[in-house]
Amino acid sequence: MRSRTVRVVTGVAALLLAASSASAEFIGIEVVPVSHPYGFSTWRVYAAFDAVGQDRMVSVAGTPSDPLSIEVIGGTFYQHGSGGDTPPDSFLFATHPELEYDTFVTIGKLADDTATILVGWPGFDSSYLGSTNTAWSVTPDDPQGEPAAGMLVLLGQFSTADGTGISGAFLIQTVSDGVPDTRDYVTFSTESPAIPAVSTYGIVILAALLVGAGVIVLLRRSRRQWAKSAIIVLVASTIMLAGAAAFATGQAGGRDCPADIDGDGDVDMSDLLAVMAAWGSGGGIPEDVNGDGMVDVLDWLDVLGAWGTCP
Ligand SMILES: [Ca+2]
Ligand SMILES: [Ca+2]
Ligand SMILES: [Ca+2]
Repeated sequence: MRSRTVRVVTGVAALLLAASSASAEFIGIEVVPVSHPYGFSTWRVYAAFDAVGQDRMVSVAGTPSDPLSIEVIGGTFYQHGSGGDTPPDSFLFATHPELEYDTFVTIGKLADDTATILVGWPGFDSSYLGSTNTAWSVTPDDPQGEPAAGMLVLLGQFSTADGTGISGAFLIQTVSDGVPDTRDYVTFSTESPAIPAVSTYGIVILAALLVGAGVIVLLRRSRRQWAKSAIIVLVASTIMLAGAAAFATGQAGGRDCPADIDGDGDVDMSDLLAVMAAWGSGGGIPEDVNGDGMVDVLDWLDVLGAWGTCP
């Protein structure tokens, strides 16, 4: 798994800033305003890629370290009464033309989405969609995940009758440049420049800097305080190291192919459904793929990331 933080600033003019430009991979989020005559505002949020056949969308997720949040700036979501949280049925457009601009999430479809799976789904609040334990996904063999026109994959459509824009942040899991299970945390906004996403490592470094600054201040005050500040530094360092060790252990995984939950030699829909069925359970079962003591979105992403035949 590769992990990067991509910072994307979007504007009303559908400006796209690519975070990186390696040969073929997920390069950023593009937000496109949509014109229609129905008296509310609509934006489509896309993942942008750069090469056919090498790249595809798998999941949009919120995890404890990379939370999902999508919100209306200064207002509420427009939700059509005949729509849902995934794209509408196109046969209703003739009688409900404004339904085409409903608010929903998807992987790759404006209507008639038959493949996007919601897991741990919190539902839309009036002005907010957020969670640290959810995802919407397609399996890595589903055509809906393939970049379409303009090398884009639609991730959602968001409308508002009373707000001025949308902003958000989430984890994106892709096959990028042929590399499965590539994960990027992205932020976007239709208005002011996006606040850069702060990674876990960034928080640790910031904490270390703050502790260091505290030590300097104390040293300047008196020598007696020095011992106390040394203890603070020691305790803080120990906690950080223990956290890092626990994280590394959790990532390691003991079995050859832990995502093959049913042990039939490949990672496929049956393994994915097993995670869904055991959602919220504790550890000690095969569905806790990463062995962190909880069946949650991280296990879901690990199954999607290991899709295919076991090595
Ligand atoms: Ca809706
Ligand atoms: Ca299996
Ligand atoms: Ca787990």
